[in-house]
Amino acid sequence: MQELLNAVVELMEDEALALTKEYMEKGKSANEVFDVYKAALAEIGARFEKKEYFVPELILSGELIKAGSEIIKPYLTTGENSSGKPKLGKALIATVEGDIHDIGKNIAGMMMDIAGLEVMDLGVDVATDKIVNEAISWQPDIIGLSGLLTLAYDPMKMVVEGLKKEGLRDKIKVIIGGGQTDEHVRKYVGADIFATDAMVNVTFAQQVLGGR
Ligand code: B12
Repeated sequence: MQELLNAVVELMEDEALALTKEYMEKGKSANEVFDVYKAALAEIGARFEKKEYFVPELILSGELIKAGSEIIKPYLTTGENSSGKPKLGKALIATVEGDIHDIGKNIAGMMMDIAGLEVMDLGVDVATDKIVNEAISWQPDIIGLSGLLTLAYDPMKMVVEGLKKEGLRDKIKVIIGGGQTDEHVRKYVGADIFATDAMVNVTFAQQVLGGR
């Protein structure tokens, strides 16, 4: 696994993807392989902060984790969600207006998919109105809003206000996610929970929707 960690951190895409494929085919745990990607991203983030990596490296890392996830995902799905059971519920996810970070959102969406939720991903830099309008027409049980910039908190708050205005707030759980979110931000936004880890979302969804 150390070899994979190094390949991802050093952004050697071909090598990293070949190793991922090899590990999955040899039956390594998909969760463990995915944890290596998360650890590598933490290191990439640290290098960015130390000014050893710059924006191009970050963009490459985003592409690399997307490609890696595509290899890992079928293995996670086969193990845990192949029973043809009805979906647990519906989750709408988006990175809010002004913010284009999507690595965390994509991981969160993938985890929800695996956990049995039907996921609609609206993408990045999504306008408040679009999120609220989709909530009206698609009627999700959960809305997951991702944002890594401090600037993302106001758009998140506006989505919650928009849901209130449409009389939907009581029907939909709102989760905010992103490495910088905390209880203080959750209160400010008016969300139900915050998640700095994609699994929080899954546990929460299972708690609120599992009993139906
Ligand atoms: C990669 C990265 C980028 C990439 C993004 C590529 C992509 N496709 O996403 C690029 C290069 C594009 C980028 C751009 C910018 N970035 Co940037 N970026 C990062 C970096 C290094 C890592 C983020 C990341 O992907 N982490 C890995 C993922 C897995 O972690 P995560 O997002 O936290 O997600 C996990 C949880 O939070 C949670 N989660 C996340 N979302 C959700 C959603 C739901 C529903 C749930 C349940 C859970 C959940 O689950 C995930 C998995 O466990 C961070 C620094 C850092 N260490 O976080 C800076 C950082 C976020 N960026 C920052 C900045 C300033 C920028 C730019 C403004 C830089 C610039 N001057 O242009 C632009 C912003 C452009 C914009 N309008 O959005 C700052 C933000 C500061 C702030 N407080 O506002 C940071 C903190 C770096 C820093 N210390 O300065 N960035």
